[in-house]
Parts: sequence; C-alpha cells; structure tokens
Amino acid sequence: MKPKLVIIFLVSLVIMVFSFYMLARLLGSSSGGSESVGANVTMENGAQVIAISAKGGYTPRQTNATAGLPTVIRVTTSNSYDCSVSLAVPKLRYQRFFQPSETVDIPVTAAEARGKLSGVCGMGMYSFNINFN
Ligand SMILES: [Cu+2]
Repeated sequence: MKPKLVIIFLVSLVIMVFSFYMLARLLGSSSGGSESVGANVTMENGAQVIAISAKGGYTPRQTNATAGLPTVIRVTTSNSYDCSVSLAVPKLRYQRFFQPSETVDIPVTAAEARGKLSGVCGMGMYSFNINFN
C-alpha cells in the first residue's frame, strides 16, 4: 500500500511540474510581442530608423522595412554582458563590439537597403533579419 502511494505522489508531482512548464512556455510565446514586424521602424530626417536591442540575443528578430531608403540600424545594449554585444552584419562588412550599455547607429545606404539583411552575434548563435521590401 505504501509504495503505491509514493508512486502516485511522484507521478502527480511530475505531471504538475510538466504542466507548469508547458503553461510558462505558452504564456511566454503569446506575450512575445517583441517578434512583431514593423513596430520598431520609424522615420527620422528622411531616414528609416530600425531599432534593435541587443541583450541575450536580438529583439525583434524579424523586421520588415521599406527598400531603397537611406536607413539606420540603431542597436541598443543595456547591461548586456553576453555575446550579442559582438555584432557582425556581413553584407555591410560591419563588425563591432558594443559597450554593455550604449546605442550605436549602423548606417545602411539606400542601395544597400534591399532584400534581406542579417546581423549575427560573434558566436553565430543569435541573429536578426531585416527584410527590405
Ligand atoms: Cu553568440
């Protein structure tokens, strides 16, 4: 009788932990409004400004922007101590280490603002894409 109770207790514990985990994942993905497209694009003195935050990866990871406009990719770090502070934008031959907290403008010419532009962290595990169309 006793070992049976222990097994039932353990099984229900596992089910509880698992459902908490699934619930947390579900809530996490639904509140992931940072993946929204276009909300981080503004116009400033005739240039298109794309805001990207760099901390534990890049946010948002997908951005839709207008092609053929002079553009600035504005990268902001904020107490960032992970490798997202090391950013490369291969298409622009851009590479830089950011300070833990700063804002850096990466200029993109109107001619370069076409198709897909990707940024990637120093180790290649974090990335963001800008789709100019
Ligand atoms: Cu990395």
